[in-house]
Amino acid sequence: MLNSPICKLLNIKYPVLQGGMAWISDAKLAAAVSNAGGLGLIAAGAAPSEHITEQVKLAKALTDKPFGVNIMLMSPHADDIAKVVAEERVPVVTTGAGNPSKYMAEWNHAGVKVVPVVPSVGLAKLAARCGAVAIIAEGGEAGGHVGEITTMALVPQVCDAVDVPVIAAGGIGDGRGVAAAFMLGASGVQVGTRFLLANECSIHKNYKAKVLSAKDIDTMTTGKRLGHPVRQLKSPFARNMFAKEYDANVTNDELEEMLSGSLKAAAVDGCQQNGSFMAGQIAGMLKKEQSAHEIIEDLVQGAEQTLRGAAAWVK
Ligand code: TUI
Repeated sequence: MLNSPICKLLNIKYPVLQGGMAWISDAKLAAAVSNAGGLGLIAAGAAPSEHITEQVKLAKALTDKPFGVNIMLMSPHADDIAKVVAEERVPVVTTGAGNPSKYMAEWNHAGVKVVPVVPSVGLAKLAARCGAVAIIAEGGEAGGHVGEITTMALVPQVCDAVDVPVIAAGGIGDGRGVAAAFMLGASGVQVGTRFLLANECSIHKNYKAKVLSAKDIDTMTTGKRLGHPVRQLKSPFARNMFAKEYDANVTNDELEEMLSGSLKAAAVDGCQQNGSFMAGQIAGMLKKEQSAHEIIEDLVQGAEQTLRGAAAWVK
């Protein structure tokens, strides 16, 4: 059975975390992943804290297993949500899109385990110094807000730089990816894009159809000019955004205006014209919808098979 220090640390059966995807990762998906032996995450995105309180209570009703909340630190509600997770004693918090250090003392005091998502060695070291129990090193193959460095290059460098366990993210879609992450020194994985096709994931059917028909080269990054590049599936919205970014007559405010509401337009309305269908580069390998349980079992069994077979390379 695939097991690592992450399992004991986070009190889970398998070292598999579900990505906190804004407008997508809700209590229903998180509870399904936690019930299947992984760690499910509720993504706060840009939602107000009242919504997160509701979702946390719902997750507690749907599972007796540990789960987490992902806080997108660029959210105007991040301060309030930071308080909610401490008050609700949410077992695990992951953070993204910023530096979580100002919240770490409060969370550590409340017994909340903090696992920041980072795109670089510098931020990994900072987070570990501030009391992170583990670090998620996310490569640029991931969907959503991404850094520059690939998972292959980032994970071993983060492993060398910190003393806490490292969880690999970005570009991991099946058991081979999980096994590769372990070979790079990680002791767990975070998987986002594959859970878009979980039966318990409530995104619009157009979103699922776009993921199912995606090829390897069907993602692109937009938003570099704004300082927060986002990987998403190619679409009229993504191409339009990209063209406007390189148009000197378009202001940053106009770009931000285009962005606002684009995730909701994809996840809730399935709108090709205005929707940002965030997904990672492994979208091209996803061919079917499955339950969260089946996805977790496939990731874990695939990794076990690959890791067992790996010994055959050494003569
Ligand atoms: O956060 C993510 N992925 C996300 S957040 C998101 S919502 C969004 N929508 C539009 C624009 C921007 C965000 C969609 N996907 N992944 C984790 C991640 N964190 N990737 C990169 C980072 C990151 C970047 C800079 C973490 C820290 C950081 O620090 C900068 C600083 O403030 O020091």
